[in-house]
Amino acid sequence: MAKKELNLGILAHVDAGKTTLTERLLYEAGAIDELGSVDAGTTQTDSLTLERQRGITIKSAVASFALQDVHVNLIDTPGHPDFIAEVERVLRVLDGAVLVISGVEGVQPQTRILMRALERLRIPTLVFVNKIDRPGAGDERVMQAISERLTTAVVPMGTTHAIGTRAAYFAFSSAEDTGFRARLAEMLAERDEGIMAAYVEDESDLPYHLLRDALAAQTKQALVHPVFFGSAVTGAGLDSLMTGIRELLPAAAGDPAGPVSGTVFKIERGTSGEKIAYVRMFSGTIHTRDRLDFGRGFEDKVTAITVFERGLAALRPAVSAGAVAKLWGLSKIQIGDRIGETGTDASDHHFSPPTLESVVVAGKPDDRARLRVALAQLAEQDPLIDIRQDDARHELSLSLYGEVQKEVIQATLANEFGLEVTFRETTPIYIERPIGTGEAIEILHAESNPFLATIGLRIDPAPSGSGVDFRLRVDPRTVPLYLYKTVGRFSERMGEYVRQTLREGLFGWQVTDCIVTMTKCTYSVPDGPPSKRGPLSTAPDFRKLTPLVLIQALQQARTMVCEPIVRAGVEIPTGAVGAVMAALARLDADVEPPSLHGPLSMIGTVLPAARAQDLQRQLPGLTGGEGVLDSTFAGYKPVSGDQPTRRGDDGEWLRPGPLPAQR
Ligand SMILES: Nc1nc2c(ncn2[C@@H]2O[C@H](COP(=O)(O)OP(=O)(O)OP(=O)(O)O)[C@@H](O)[C@H]2O)c(=O)[nH]1
Ligand SMILES: [Mg+2]
Repeated sequence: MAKKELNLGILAHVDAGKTTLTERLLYEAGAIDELGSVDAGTTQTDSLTLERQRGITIKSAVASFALQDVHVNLIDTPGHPDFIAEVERVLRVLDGAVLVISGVEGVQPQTRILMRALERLRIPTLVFVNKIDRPGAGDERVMQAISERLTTAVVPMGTTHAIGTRAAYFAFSSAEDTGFRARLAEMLAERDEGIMAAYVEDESDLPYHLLRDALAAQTKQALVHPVFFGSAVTGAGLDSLMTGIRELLPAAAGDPAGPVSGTVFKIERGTSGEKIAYVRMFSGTIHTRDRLDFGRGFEDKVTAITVFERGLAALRPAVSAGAVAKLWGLSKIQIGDRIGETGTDASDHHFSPPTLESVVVAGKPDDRARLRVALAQLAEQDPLIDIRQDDARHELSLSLYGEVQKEVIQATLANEFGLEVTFRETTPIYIERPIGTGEAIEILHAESNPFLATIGLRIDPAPSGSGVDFRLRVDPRTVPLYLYKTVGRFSERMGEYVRQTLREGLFGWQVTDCIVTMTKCTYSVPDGPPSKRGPLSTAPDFRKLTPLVLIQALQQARTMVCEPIVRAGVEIPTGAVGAVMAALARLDADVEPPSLHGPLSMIGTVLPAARAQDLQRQLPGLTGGEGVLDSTFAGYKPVSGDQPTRRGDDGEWLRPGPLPAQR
């Protein structure tokens, strides 16, 4: 039987039960004989020592199992927002997803963020409401929260019984269940005219197989989301979920004979330090000993390929469209690299960028060089880690999502590299936005211009969250095609030079939310028109002239420094409201009136990201350890007063590429 491949992501808010569910799926599908547990530190996918010690997932991990004719590569992801970068890359390689929601906690902040990303990318998604065995679990309450806060295009696929007890189970609704059929028909008719017509004519006469087919079709198009209930711990509801995964999610498409195209979504180091790249193939076939081009101007040879099978790595001579494999031998490859043509834009980001940074200090001064190498290695595995080296101060600073990530980096440096480090105070990563429009030009052969090119650039402010948009508005005949081959390629390269320049604006921070337009271009060649006559222009002329012109334009536009802010919900015992409100006032937070739910109160607040960290630290003291803070990135706002300047703004980035745009 020809095997279909399904690359399936498991996503959820922290602690919803992703890793436990992954383990349970592997067990039920017969891929493992013994069921491990997160609490005992024995699961397949939480395999790092740190993960086992802390009981949380830090890195995404792949495991596989078979569901009849479908070979599933399951990718367990971390739920903690500090590790969102791991989820970011995984999203690009998925054919489908299971969004896990705790039946006790219900829809949580990260659940909403993930659902929005899944919807934006149109990834077919099933919802699994987990932990129905736990006291306090709800079904209707959770369904209501899902429709109110996630999406209305949902339908429960069955009913729960004895919910909140160890004996809780889930029963698939049958074709005879008229209520279920009516709910299905109603939801599906909204997007299917055939069903609509039949439904209007005679609701009770709609054959069930039509509904099932329409449900599968609409789920595969990510239009609707069937909801399953169960428990990863007791195994309740797992058979229904597995049927759903097999029948309702689409298998990977792609032509094994087509042009090679794949995406690297994870990098790992083997036992002897060798680099291992996890690739998802979209098209074509890669063989051992193939030389691969991943768009950085050189090729690397694949020395070995393994695929995932029954939880084990199996050596293979080749890997084809649809599959996920580990590739050995690609020493220069980085996370996020594309092999061949993929059509997706690697600069697309779906989550907010890190908002904090901190200087990392080696315990022993002699370790500084080793620390630099170790951090560069971590950055190569973690797409959103950025390291900056400040040469004047001999300091390394690291972008961060939060305290947990900081602790994990510290522990990783100690365990894997034998490096003791401390962090200085965590400070915000500000951004700069242009205030007005600025325009500048450097003309070929003019005295002020040290390079052989004319470049005219204009910078305009753009809406918040739009990132950097580059537009080429020049006469195509003035583009040096002998250097860049096509106008498109020239535009791409110029866009890169522009983004590189904008990493450090007038105050040293990333400039974003702007449109940069190239308005003028000239090159010179020995034999004259349409360009100027003179020595031959080279690509470095364009690359080096871009920052000179752009910074002039930026100076004219001027910039304002903006700081990252978060929206936070603080859940505390009602008795602590006074103390927490006073603390929030000291932190200069915008506070909504507290809402009381019996012994617990909820305070909504918007405050600078750095202050949210302070609040997190104070909360246990203020609430007798009972307070819970959930915060989500809420954009940037102009700082009031002095414009903070980045320390040592002649710093050197140890990783190419600008920070992502905020969403
Ligand atoms: N009672 C009960 N507990 C569960 C269930 N699923 C998971 N748990 C428990 O919930 C805790 C978190 O489970 P994990 O599987 O680590 O959750 P996760 O979503 O992978 O967490 P992160 O990867 O850190 O985001 C553990 O203590 C599990 O034993 C369930 O169905 N019922
Ligand atoms: Mg986990």
